[in-house]
Amino acid sequence: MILSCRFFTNAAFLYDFKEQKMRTSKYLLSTLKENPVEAAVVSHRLMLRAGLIRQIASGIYVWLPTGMRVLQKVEKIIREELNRAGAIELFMPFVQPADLWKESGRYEKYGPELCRLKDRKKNEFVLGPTHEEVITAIARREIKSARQLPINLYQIQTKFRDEIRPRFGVMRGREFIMKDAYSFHIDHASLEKTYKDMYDAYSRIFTRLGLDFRPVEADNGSIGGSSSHEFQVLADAGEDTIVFSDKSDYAANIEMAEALAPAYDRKAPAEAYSEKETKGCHTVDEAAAALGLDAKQVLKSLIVRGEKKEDGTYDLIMLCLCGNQELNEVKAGKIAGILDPIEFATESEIAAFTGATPGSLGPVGFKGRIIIDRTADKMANFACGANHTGYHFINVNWDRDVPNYEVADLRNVEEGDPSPDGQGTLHLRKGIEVGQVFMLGTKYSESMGATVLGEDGKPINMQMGCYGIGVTRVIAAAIEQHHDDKGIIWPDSMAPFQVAIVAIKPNKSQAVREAAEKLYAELEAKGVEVLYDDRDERPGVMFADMELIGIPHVITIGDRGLAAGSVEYKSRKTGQKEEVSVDKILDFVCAKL
Ligand code: 9G3
Repeated sequence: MILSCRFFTNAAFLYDFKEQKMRTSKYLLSTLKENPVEAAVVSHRLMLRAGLIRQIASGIYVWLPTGMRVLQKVEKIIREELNRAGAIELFMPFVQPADLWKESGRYEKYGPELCRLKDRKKNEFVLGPTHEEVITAIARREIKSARQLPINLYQIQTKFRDEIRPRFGVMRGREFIMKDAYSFHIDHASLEKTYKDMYDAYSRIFTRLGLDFRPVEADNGSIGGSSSHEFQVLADAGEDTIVFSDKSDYAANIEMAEALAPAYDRKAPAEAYSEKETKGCHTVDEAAAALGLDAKQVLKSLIVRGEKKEDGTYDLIMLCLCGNQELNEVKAGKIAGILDPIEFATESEIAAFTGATPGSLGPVGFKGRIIIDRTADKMANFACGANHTGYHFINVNWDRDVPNYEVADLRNVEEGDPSPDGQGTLHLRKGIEVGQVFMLGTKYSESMGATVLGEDGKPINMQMGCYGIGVTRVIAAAIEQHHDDKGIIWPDSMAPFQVAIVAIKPNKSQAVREAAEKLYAELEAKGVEVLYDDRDERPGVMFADMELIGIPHVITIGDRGLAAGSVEYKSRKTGQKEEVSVDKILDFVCAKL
């Protein structure tokens, strides 16, 4: 069995404040001079160069001592705010019995991303990607009376999700640390209260961590329940696209953001449609070029699979968008009758059903269900595939040429679209999802029989909420937002050390050595987290390392300065440097903490 030692490390840290100081000659600094070629984003590059992490396998990392200190600071802030919100910490197993996942029905639902294994007796287990099943199995045993509700239980635990393409270092790893909380309630109103408490606690956590974040409405996926919000850190390296209004607090993941129907009316049909040869055109842009039209005047027609019917077969459904707009697969998957998550029909299925190749598809004469986007619905006299390979129709019009179709919100919103709340226009930004709060409803309490007795003595399935924070991902996100060309610039609340002392050639100058040791001892006596760089290295190398690691306050002690009775202070954030007299530096730097 894989025993996770997270718990013991944390417990040790919580009572180990005395070890605040460190001497580089007795530490594992592990900084790198060169940029690692495999790092594609700045946080991955800097986490490797600053000696925070080392990859041990694809998507699996060791947290080196400097990284561990940052992890523990993040966890400390999370614990403080979760405890303040009334959540209670527990600790669940990383390795989970597959039976619980069979009970919840998720064992078959998830593909290879759910890592399955067998023990020596051939019993089936999974490496925990999340813990709804485990916590519900505990709740159904330990919570029997409504008087025990509401209750909110959390852990900080290693997760494993076998991502097909782990990348960007710990930002999208396979093994990562998550704070995951689960709340149980007698009714929806109680769930809403805890949801709001956790939403507020998350805002406090990310504010204390010094992150520029936005809570956004999110797709609650296949999870039941009614709502979900993601906490997104704004960063160009983010994989999510979030949209927000410039005139209101509307904000949503692009998967969820509603694309309103254009205000203008559809133009009247001009002449009858006719066929044009567009040999070799496979995309909207190629067809538009061949026809001398703008992509906006060409319809984009895609074919997806319908839900499986009793006889195991499924229909093919055509989705139509304005040629220069993109299908939102999450919205499409939510339309009744369409397989969710959506699957595009294969070329052979398309050929069998329409006789044409994907580049020549269109709604005219299509014998299946046709669903068109709200903006496509306003198109007139447009071009579309003729369902005849190498040919398109021009001057096509809805109703006249395509009598049966449905209109739905199928597309991604775009920069400048009107905000769905009617206030202002939408702007798009990339975001890194660092937290998510969900209303689960009774999805797990029903499937796993977690009930309490109500006043009337009848069993009630508990309402549940769940709340996650990507602890390791938060650190990468912080670096994406706080760095310069020299390295990391930690928010003070996350810095691995508060103060660095750089002694210039201590082996050659007793004055330097004595002054450095004295300041080191005084800072440590005040409980300051100090890294004393006593390596016999060239000053340039020492400075570069301290800036790379991003220690907020750096004090340099050298012969020249001491001769004038002073040391040099430098702020990592502002770059501000100043000479401070030796007898004032202690108070000077403590005043900045
Ligand atoms: C799996 C695998 C990957 C998964 C899940 C299950 C994501 C899965 C959603 C959640 C919802 C919340 C509690 C903390 C906050 C997020 N990826 N999700 O359920 F089997 Cl392989 O994890 N869980």
